[in-house]
Amino acid sequence: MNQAREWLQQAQSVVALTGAGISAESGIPTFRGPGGLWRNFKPEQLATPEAFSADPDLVWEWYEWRRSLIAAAQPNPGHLALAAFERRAPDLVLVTQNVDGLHDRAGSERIVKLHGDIWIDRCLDCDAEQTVRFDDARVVSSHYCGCGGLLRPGVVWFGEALPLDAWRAAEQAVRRAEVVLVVGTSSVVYPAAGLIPMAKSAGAKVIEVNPEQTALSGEIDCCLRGKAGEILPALLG
Ligand code: BJW
Repeated sequence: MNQAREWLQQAQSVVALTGAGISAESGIPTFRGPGGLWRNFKPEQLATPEAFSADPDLVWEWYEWRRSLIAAAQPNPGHLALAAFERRAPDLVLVTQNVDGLHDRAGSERIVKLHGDIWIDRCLDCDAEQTVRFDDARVVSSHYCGCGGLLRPGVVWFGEALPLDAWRAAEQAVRRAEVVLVVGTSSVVYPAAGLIPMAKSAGAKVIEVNPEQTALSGEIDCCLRGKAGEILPALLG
């Protein structure tokens, strides 16, 4: 912990790469951990364009369930510690795979969202986007656009490209970062997980905060085993 604190204190540029684990202590289930199944479906069976075209009602039901969980959740000390660190260290870029918006609600501002935003609906026909207010989540909105087209959640599913501007911003931030803090991700989903070897080859120190070993723990300079909501306040405070 002391070594990692020192790296962070001395760094001019830091990237935090977050995944579902940072929201676990807010009560949002991770994808691959306990509670990752919904009605016996794995996320890989639902988070695909094929699943949506086969049964849009089923996929929408999953997203509405998740929206209602997120709407009732609050940012936890892990989200808050990153937001406070950003206020003190303006050269922090927060790259998140999460779509839940809890980093925004914690007060982080420089957020790069790799996998989109669960609070946005996008029309399959005219591409128009609309934001769903999280306090309206219980009001089951229509899943049709004004143009008559079917709406889908504004997130990135398996087999879909990440938003190009977000991916470029993440790559650029990682290439110039002196320290990359990887929090609450299993590091199995690409291209996001590829940011870790990219950081290593650009010379950054990489710190992992996770109660479990992950797919890329072998590439990490410092593994802090524990919950983000406990470790981040101690590490960044
Ligand atoms: C805690 C904790 C606590 C618990 N504190 N920690 C290279 C190799 C192999 C495959 C591929 C590859 N490149 C691409 C692929 C294919 C695919 C992929 O990666 N597949 C692998 C799974 C095999 N990738 C894609 O398809 C991507 N697209 C793509 O590559 O496009 C190419 C293309 C180019 C041009 C044109 C067209 C296409 C897209 C990936 C999209 C991922 N989408 C999802 C759903 C988002 C929407 C939604 O939320 O519904 O993103 S899937 C899901 O996984 C979600 C997450 O962001 C993502 C990562 O999961 P994450 O965050 O790591 O969560 P978990 O659950 O896995 O891990 C939680 C961790 O937290 C665990 O480690 C716990 O221990 C820990 N933890 N409590 C700290 N308190």
